[in-house]
Amino acid sequence: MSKRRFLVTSALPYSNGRLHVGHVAGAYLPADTYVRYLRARGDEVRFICGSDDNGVASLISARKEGRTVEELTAHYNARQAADFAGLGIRFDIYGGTHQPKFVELHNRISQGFFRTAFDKGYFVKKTTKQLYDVQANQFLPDRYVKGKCYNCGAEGAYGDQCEACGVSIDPMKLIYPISTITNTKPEPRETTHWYMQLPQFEEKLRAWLEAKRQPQGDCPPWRETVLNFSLGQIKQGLPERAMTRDLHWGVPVPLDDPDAAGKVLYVWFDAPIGYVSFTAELCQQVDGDWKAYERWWKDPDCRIVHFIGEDNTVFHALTWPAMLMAEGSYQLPWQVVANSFLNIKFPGKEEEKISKSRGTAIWIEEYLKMFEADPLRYYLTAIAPESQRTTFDVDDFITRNNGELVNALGNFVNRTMTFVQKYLDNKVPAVGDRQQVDTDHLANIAAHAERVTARLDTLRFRAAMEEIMNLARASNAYFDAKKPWQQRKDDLAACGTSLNVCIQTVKALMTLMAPFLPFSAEKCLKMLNLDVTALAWDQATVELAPGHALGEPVILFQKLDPKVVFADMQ
Ligand code: B3M
Ligand code: ZN
Repeated sequence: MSKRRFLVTSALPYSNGRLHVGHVAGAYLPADTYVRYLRARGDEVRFICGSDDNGVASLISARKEGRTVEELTAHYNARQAADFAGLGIRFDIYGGTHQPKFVELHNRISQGFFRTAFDKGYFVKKTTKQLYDVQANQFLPDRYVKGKCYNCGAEGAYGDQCEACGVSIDPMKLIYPISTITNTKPEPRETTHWYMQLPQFEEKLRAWLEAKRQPQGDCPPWRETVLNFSLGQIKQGLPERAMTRDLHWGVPVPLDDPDAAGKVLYVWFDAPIGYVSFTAELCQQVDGDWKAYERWWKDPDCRIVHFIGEDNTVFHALTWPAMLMAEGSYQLPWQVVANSFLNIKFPGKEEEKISKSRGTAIWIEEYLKMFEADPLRYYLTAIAPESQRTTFDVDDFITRNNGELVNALGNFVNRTMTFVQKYLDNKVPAVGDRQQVDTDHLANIAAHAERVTARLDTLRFRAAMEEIMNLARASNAYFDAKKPWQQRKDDLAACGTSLNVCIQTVKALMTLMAPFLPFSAEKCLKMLNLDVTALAWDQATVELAPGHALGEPVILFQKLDPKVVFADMQ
């Protein structure tokens, strides 16, 4: 396998709240799984994330929580970083666009980016009417205003985006706009902003996206959901977009123009540049040279992969690539992987949308106080909303934990390891005289491993995990068919042959599960008395030598008691 280079990003969460299972299933868990897979495969990877601190979302929450926006974003930045760490979502750097350690470099790179695109003539200065809150004495960009969506008719569409239909919103066109600061009806007033000429990029974007329908080299076709939505938007025509705002919180507009005073870049302009500035900070830490970020962002040899929630599609598949085209020295994303949302279903209740205000969420912080990370990683992959909205059903979470993780995967590993410890000296038994049933099972492992690989390469995490569980079930069937408990009494050598195959199976399962269930794979490593190099992907079917001493067996997964879980999760 040749070594490739990847820069993988997960959408930068707004640092104005805690993370719940829906966030994790969307942009974070699949990215972490993918990164772990690539690394096991031998590829060189940088995995980048951090908080999106600028913009109106943080200002609104700070006001609500009665603290400064600096305090608020620092608090949630740290909270989110801890949640990710607890789940084993292991970024190489967790930045923050307005965190003290990052803000200087972030502003410098964002301003440089804006200037380059500006100097090339992609921005037009315009004075237009914008919504103004007379009582609060300020303009109302983005989420400061709400109203009825002019595209789909949904109530409560924000001034930047309608969450119901996904389109980006021109606040002046909202039906019945209302200020979210004072709940009053805003009035239009004149202000000056810089508009990016998105229509100029329509043709280039269309051709680039159309080409993504086909595989290109090792790049799998993009998900239909991403392509159809983005190409649909181009068909309707991309609007020119104001990339500056009347706010004091954000990246100052880098223009020597009195009209730019007191204005900042639009948060959706600086946020994706956060991916770049955090990479630069990482390069500063690792290579002692922040400019080494160019090796990841400007060298076409590196593949850039963005994992996002579906509501961010317009910004990652259209606006951001247009920004990159306008700036001119960057390469375009190799993949934009979008996932849909999760609904939630608590026992005895109707299925509903995850909502902070209605309290219908499972918070990562709360989950981790009670349970281990891997069962959640497993369930969120098993129900991954890769092509449509799916449901986190608390009953189903328990059923699948107990029926699949415990009874299939955990049971096979456990029965193998305890048997060898008890009856076979806790060493890998001799290969012995393998029969058809044994070689068939080993061939079956190789076939499953190939399918897992093919699915991971095409970003089908859910299907890849299913193959691993199929292998676990086939392995239990093999164990049952061989009846080693009987063989032990009749023919100890034959029993050793069976358990040798079982140990090789545990090793393969360990390597395959590692990107999905890293904590459990770690336990398997210890049980097999191996170091991390054994997790190399191409080692999955390389057999352990007879006589290799094994470690202490431990239980991989715990049965969950519905009563306890239900009490804790509501
Ligand atoms: N802050 C995430 C969101 O919409 C948004 C992503 C930015 S990625 C550059 O929740
Ligand atoms: Zn809408």
